[in-house]
Amino acid sequence: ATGTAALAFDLGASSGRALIGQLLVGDDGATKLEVTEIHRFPNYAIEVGDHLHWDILRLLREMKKSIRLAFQLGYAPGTFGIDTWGVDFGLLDANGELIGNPYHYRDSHTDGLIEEVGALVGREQLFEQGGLQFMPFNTIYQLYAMRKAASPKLDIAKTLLLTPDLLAYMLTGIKACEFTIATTTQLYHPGKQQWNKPLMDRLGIPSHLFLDPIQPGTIVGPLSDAVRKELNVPVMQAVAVGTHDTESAVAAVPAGDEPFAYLVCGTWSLLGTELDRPLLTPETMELEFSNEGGVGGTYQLLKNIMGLWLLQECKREWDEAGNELGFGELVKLAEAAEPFRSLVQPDDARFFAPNGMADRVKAYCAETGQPVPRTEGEMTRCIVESLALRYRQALEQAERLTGNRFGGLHMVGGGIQNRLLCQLTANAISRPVWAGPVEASAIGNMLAQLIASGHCANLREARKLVADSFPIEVFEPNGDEAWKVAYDRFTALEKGA
Ligand code: LFR
Repeated sequence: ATGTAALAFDLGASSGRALIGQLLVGDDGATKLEVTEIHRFPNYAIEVGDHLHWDILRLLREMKKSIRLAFQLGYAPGTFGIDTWGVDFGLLDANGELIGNPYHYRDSHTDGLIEEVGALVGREQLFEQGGLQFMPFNTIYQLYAMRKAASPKLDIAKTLLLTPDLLAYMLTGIKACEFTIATTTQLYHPGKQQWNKPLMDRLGIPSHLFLDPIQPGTIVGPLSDAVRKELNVPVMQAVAVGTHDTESAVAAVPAGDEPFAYLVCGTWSLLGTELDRPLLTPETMELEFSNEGGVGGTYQLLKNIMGLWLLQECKREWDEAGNELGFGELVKLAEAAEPFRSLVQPDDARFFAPNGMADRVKAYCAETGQPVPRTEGEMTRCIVESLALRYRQALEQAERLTGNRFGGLHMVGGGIQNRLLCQLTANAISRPVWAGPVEASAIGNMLAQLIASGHCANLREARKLVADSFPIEVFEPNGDEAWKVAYDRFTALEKGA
């Protein structure tokens, strides 16, 4: 062992994880990255009054517990990094204290604001200046909702920190703004490479809240003395990694120098391809793709697809009703269910909010003249097949936008543990799926730490390390004809508002 260890916090919408990465030299002399999960904790939205919030202090507590645990287990990480979902933030007052609980991106206070802000600023201008797909949760709409509600929080706020930056601040006392997460706000101008102050002024969003972004791979600074004493641990440096989980995951796609397509599979599915600059064309806007800042100076042209959220929500309802089936069991039931019985457009806006998901899927099927899923197996089959077809559509759109042709699709993230999803995706796209690694976000997070500490030269070398360290499972396509028929049915379904 070289003794190099890095601690990665990877926080998703349904769980948080702490993982240790260690660089080890194998018998063959090759350096490998070995990853060990040391702590996992649930994450969920909490309803308070009319709003949906994150339990940010509990997340901090679990992270502190993880740091203590890392040392108790005998690891000696010199650095740590935090990646989380995008767009959400906390506001700090003049004394550096957090003002209120951060909102959850599924809070309904942004309902209707895509249209309202679009009418005010112009959709084309917004896209050209923000580069993002119009998603109701983008930070721009959240801040505009607070402005409309005359939120006093906005008036007393001095600094805005996006979730990973906020958690890093709580551990170090250092305020920073990392680039990849900054580009999820729609308030960052990717063409000009700076915050879009004129747009903020126009919408009544205070522009003094925003710090200048720093690139992933930058050292932020040490754990605060207070935290170090509380946990009784040695000095550890916080590194600004690709703090947006999607970008960390993309950094861990084991691709080479050729253009490639990927699908990051978690609560959301992000399908896209890597570019060296944003593609801010009207066609990109029409096809609803985002340009998100990535690790290593890249831009990621990707589409947000509603993803396994639909299934997670159904499962949560079934669990709460006392019918507890694991994802493994659900997949088995789905495998036994009739193929292509009913299909949904997973990105229909009605599937965005929590609660009552199974009923909404049923209503969609009934409204579109399809049989209604009756069992857990039929419901799971319907969701997984629909996602696979949606992936084909997005993959072909990415090809249209870039002029590239992709020989297959890299799939990474927790969702690939659903092997049916991988196989059906290969079938739908009629190309191989290369699945792995599962813990892509955490691994990408570690890679940026290794770059910061000088153990990895750049993104290219980091990806080589991933390819050398983690097995990739190949899913070959089969059943072409039926999938083509199903695809025509799928594309005929009208996409909701
Ligand atoms: C995935 C993700 C997506 C982002 C969504 C909401 O975890 O980060 O990239 O659009 O969550 O923040």
